[in-house]
Amino acid sequence: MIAMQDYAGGKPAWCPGCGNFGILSAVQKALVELQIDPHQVLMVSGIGQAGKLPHYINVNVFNSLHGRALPVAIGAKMANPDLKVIAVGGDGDGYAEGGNHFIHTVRRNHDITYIVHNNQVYALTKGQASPTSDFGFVTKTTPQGADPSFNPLAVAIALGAGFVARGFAGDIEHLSKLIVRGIEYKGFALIDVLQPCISFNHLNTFAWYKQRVYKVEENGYQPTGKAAGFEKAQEWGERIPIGVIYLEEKTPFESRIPALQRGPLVQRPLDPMTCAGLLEEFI
Ligand SMILES: Cc1ncc(C[n+]2csc(CCOP(=O)(O)OP(=O)(O)O)c2C)c(N)n1
Repeated sequence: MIAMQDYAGGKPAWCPGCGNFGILSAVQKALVELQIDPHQVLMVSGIGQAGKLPHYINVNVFNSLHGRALPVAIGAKMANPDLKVIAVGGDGDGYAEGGNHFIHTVRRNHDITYIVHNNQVYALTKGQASPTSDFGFVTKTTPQGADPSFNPLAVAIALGAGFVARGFAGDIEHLSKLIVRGIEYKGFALIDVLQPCISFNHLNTFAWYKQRVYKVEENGYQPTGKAAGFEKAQEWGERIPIGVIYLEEKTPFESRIPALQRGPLVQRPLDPMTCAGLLEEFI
């Protein structure tokens, strides 16, 4: 029986009151609910405050370069599909530095759960604008106000993602359920999480979100239509939807590649002579 303490990790160095704490609890709760053994989980992150989450949970961890969580996660999942591979990071890490990887991971539908701590700011480097900062948001790098923002949900739907969801760090129960569904989903699951940054974003605060967020499932919304999902993804302002925004069953990358059908790469014998032969062919 897996319990919360099995997933307890090191003491977080985040600011007291940071939205990242809620996301950490939601991830731990989801893994306990799924009764997954910690050794079966790999969490991959890049650089940033969000990227530190795997340091604070008892799982296998790969801390990569800024924006490079997804390619590492892809490699690990292809080598060992038995692992539950969860990538985490900030909105800067995932949508700016890692934007190109985001596009192609969605497009190919790798079987990875991707949790983005969307605080709409670069927190680790102390408050520059990120791609998801609200239009007009004033920061040190955008004294005249930030550019129009990147919409991760709409972009993911447009790229053909099969599981597109948004959670809120202030509603741990709801977020952990979304994470459970994302991990169970066969293919790429994006969970963009509204994460208040109490130090560098004084606009999108816990109170600001609490006034605006509503659960799509409570309004009878069905996440199965692409046009409806796309429309829901555009809703931002007085009302902000959370929940599963778009859902479709799709064949994951790992099931489409013949080389991966002969069993996990990690269990196959590696013959160094094969590599030597290959090298000779190319020299
Ligand atoms: C290639 C590269 N560019 C820039 C940096 C500097 N840098 C480190 S963290 C960071 C911003 C992180 O912001 P975000 O991903 O939104 O995460 P947060 O800290 O807000 O959780 C930047 C720009 C870096 N380490 N590597």
